[in-house]
Amino acid sequence: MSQQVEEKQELVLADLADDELVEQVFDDLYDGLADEIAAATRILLARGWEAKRVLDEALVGGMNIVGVDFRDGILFVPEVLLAANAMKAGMAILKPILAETGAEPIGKMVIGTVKGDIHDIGKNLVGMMMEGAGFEVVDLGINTHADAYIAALREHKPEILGMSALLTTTMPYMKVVIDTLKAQGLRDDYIVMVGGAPLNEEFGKAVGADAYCRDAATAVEVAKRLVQERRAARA
Ligand code: B1M
Repeated sequence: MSQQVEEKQELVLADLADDELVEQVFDDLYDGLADEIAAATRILLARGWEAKRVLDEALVGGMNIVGVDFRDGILFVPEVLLAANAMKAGMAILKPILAETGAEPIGKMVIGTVKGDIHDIGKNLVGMMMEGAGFEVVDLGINTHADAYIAALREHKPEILGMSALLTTTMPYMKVVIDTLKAQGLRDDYIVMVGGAPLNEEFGKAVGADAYCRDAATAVEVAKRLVQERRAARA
């Protein structure tokens, strides 16, 4: 986008009162407008909003609406990927400020698509929605071997391990990872969440996961709840 167009657009957004601008962020996130989200993020910061407030009230608020409509079949994958991309544009501006001010992420997740599987759209969506909800996400990518998951868990010390599989031939590998965690005495150190189109609740239980998540919005809800429960139990 040219400087001129950006200035014109920021000028219009800048004319809005705070509450109107937040409503506009909700609409622009919904429509996947990354440049507008970046512009609105900058405006709110320039008005003295704390980065955490911009994140919670504007960006996460907007992504919650997207998440609900995705879950309810009103929005579909392309729209959600665009929304997530727009969210990322705002997050990119906030991230360094949040790091400076030391705002704690609400939790951390290591996620990857399992060995033998290269599908990553759903996993990426989960990662983006989790980031949108305030989690720190370490994405191991596709075709992830048990050893790579475990090395990442040891390095990043997250609360959550997330695994994705889209093939009936690769989903059993989740059990291999969980069994490897058990064998190394690490299973109880992590919340294990699994997802992917061919999985279901029963499969999640059978492989020994803590939760099966049918979609990205569910993953966020479940992650928040399980992290809270775990912290409460350990307090
Ligand atoms: Co493939 N593919 N594919 N594919 N592909 C499927 C999965 C398939 C169902 C298509 C079909 O035949 N109808 C079929 C699997 C059949 C089966 O196993 N029963 C299949 C096949 C067979 C294959 C190949 C073997 C084809 C071939 O080469 N002969 C091959 C496999 C390669 C491999 O992995 N080794 C293959 C390849 C590919 C592409 C590369 C072309 C491409 C992937 C591109 C990419 O991911 N970058 C692709 C695609 C796009 C699909 C379909 C069409 C769409 C998958 C998708 O992205 N869905 C798919 C058919 C379908 O599902 N309709 C298909 C959208 C995505 C948002 O949903 O991933 O389910 P999903 O994620 C959701 C939830 O499941 C959940 O949240 C997400 C968001 O709401 N979730 C999690 C997912 N992971 C989670 C992790 C969590 C929590 C929730 O952790 C906490």
